[in-house]
Amino acid sequence: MSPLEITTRIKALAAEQGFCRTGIAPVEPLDRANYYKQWLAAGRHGRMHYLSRNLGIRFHPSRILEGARSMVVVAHPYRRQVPDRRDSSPCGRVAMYAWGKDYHKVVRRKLFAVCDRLREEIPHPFETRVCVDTAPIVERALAARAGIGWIGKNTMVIDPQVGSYFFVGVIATTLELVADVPIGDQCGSCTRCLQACPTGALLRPYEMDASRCVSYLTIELRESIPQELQAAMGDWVFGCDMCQEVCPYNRKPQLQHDPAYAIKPPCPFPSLMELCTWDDDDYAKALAGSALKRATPAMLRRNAEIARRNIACDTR
Ligand code: B12
Ligand code: SF4
Ligand code: SF4
Repeated sequence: MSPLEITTRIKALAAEQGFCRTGIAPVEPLDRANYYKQWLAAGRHGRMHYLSRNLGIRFHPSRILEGARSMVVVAHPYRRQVPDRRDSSPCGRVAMYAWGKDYHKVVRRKLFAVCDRLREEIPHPFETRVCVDTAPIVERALAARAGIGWIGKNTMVIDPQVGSYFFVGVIATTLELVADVPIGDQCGSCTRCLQACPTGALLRPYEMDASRCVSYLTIELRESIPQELQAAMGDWVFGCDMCQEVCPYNRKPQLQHDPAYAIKPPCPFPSLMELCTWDDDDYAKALAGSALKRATPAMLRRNAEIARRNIACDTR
């Protein structure tokens, strides 16, 4: 099979697994390594120290897998209809990406299935490495290079047809494939995301101070949340979607979503009373298999307490 035939086949196999877009990036070093280093030096990563590790690999896709010649980048859509709030008791809000099963497992499983099918069809030996979040690569930069979408002013990769509610997954491979062409920025003069960000985490177009992002505060930060940011968190208890909700590219009709992302209660609007009073065993039972388990019970209780105070202030 020629590189073009293999590329076409990989894209077809990925589509069968439910990926809405597949692009190929070459293994050349990615741009903006200096930007990333300055971002770290300014402390924008907060306590996410893992982002400053393996800098020699992050912008060099070829170092992810010995002999790598191509990077297959996929987009897995998760957008769904926002259901009505279940009752009038005070509820928190969970970001859409966490309503169903943990995407790391879902996307990895699908990428392994693509690799297995390829091995059945391609007679000569080749290597693959599947990466979803865990490998030290800047997935958004890679997705942009693979033509999946452009990096918007809210720092999300945006596909002009699908919007930004999708996960990114990567297969590094020793196969030679035909690279795609990046697509241009289509944000234009819009600044809705910057205006909508409740904590001012979007400092300027394309630049985030992650240490102010509600997603970081609720999911990554294990210590107490800075007092001055608490009121701006509103009712978010796990992640935040404000800068995506307002994006005009996310207004297109709903996509078919994977059953794995079917809503698992207590998402998307968990009772704050329950979150505040559950003990660790209650959490373990209620959140089995849920993406919410990425935060500890103590973090969820902390987030729920803040949301409860914020809602009480709103209704006063
Ligand atoms: C750390 C992290 C976070 C941090 C920091 C986010 C951030 N913007 O950096 C926090 C916890 C805040 C976070 C939040 C979210 N995250 Co997150 N996160 C990551 C992770 C693990 C690393 C990102 C990273 O390296 N950040 C450092 C900054 C400097 O790099 P970057 O923004 O990714 O990319 C910059 C450079 O590449 C550079 N650049 C490179 N080339 C080019 C070209 C141009 C033209 C421009 C302008 C810039 C540019 O600019 C980019 C933008 O600043 C990635 C997975 C991965 N391994 O990459 C997921 C990832 C980025 N997150 C993801 C998701 C889904 C989310 C949330 C939506 C979850 C939620 N609802 O709460 C939010 C979105 C918030 C937002 N507006 O970004 C998805 C994004 C998918 C997409 N469509 O873009 C990823 C790719 C995970 C995945 N595998 O799907 N996340
Ligand atoms: S996820 Fe929320 S807090 Fe983070 S940048 Fe977007 S709007 Fe701001
Ligand atoms: S809201 Fe507007 S500026 Fe922000 S990412 Fe979407 S199109 Fe770009």
